[in-house]
Amino acid sequence: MEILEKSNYNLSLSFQKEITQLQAYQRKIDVHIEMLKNLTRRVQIMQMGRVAYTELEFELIKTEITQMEAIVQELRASLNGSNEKVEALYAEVHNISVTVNQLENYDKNNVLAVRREIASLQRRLEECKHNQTQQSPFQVEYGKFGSCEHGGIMNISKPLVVQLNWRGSGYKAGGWGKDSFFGSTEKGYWASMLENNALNYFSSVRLYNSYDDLLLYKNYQDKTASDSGNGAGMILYNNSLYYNCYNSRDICKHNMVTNKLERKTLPNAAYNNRFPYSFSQYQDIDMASDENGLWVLFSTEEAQGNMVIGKLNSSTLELIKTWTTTVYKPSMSNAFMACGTMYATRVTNTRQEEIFYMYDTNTEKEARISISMDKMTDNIQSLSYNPNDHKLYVMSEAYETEYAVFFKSLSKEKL
Ligand SMILES: [Ca+2]
Repeated sequence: MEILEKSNYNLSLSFQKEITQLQAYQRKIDVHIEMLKNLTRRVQIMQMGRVAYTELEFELIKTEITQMEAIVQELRASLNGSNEKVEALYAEVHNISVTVNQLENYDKNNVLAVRREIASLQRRLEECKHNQTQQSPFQVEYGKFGSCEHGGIMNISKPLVVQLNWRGSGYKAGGWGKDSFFGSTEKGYWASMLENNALNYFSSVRLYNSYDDLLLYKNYQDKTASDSGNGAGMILYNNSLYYNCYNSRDICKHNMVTNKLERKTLPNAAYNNRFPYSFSQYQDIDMASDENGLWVLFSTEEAQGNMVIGKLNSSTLELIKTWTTTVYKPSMSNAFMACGTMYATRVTNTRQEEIFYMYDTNTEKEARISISMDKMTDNIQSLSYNPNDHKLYVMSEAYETEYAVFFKSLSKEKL
């Protein structure tokens, strides 16, 4: 009896052990079925060619398949081929392994070869970029903004579309940016849109407290001047909006703090759409600022429509000095000042502008140049430089867009 009991006990122990082991196998199988499902999904995506995959991903999948094959073999051996789930698993792993091998063979001649080519091109591009950086454009350290110890503009970055103006895509023309008085620590942004009609006038400017507020269209103040303005040549300079007063050759100065408006006639300036830019109606008088102060870009009958650069006294609005260029203002799409040099753009095509001309008021020399600027829309309606961050602020058919300006180093210029 005792022997029987003991034998029974041992049998029960052994049975228990078998059960536990079977349960463990079951868990293992369930886990591996899940792994297989995941693997199948990935291989299917590869087959459909929906995502980019690399040699490394192939290798990883192949390694996983090999591991699974080994585990499934092991399971099969332990269960003597008596478990349906394991058999199904074994068949699927085998299928997936065949598929991946086929994919790889197909791929060796096609996709991966193209990918290697692309990788090599990318490497070469990176090398080019690296070399270009080593040729050192004017390296601007923080706090070095304001220095004009450079050889003029070298190139312009790709455009960054910051946002659609708050009034929407129906309002295409206007100006925007940051206070462009050199040394301004103002963190806010401004934007002013022309009314959506043929008159091209505006009467207010929206001020945002910060970049985030601009992006979220919140925390703003609208400032309305007693006199409205013409064209999108306005800029915010030392807390005042400077612009061409409506239907006149006057320059208006609207103080954002006191709301006071001052105006002064710009002698002989053409106005009322006489010499606007090529695609910016009524922008006869375009305000600009740079490291050297406040400027006005305009034309006169005497200059026969050619661009005239005027240096302005920002307090009294008096014209200090003018320089007459040899380029017809309506042939330009816009213009801006940087370090006392005027740069003018023209349309190359619907996706590119070219800075094609410069006039240096320091040396009174002009030059034809060619610096291309990509754009997102057919035309641009305003373009201003800010000396505090070396950026160009552009209104590109309702979209507020910015570009970084890179200057040539002086040493490179001398070489
Ligand atoms: Ca401009």
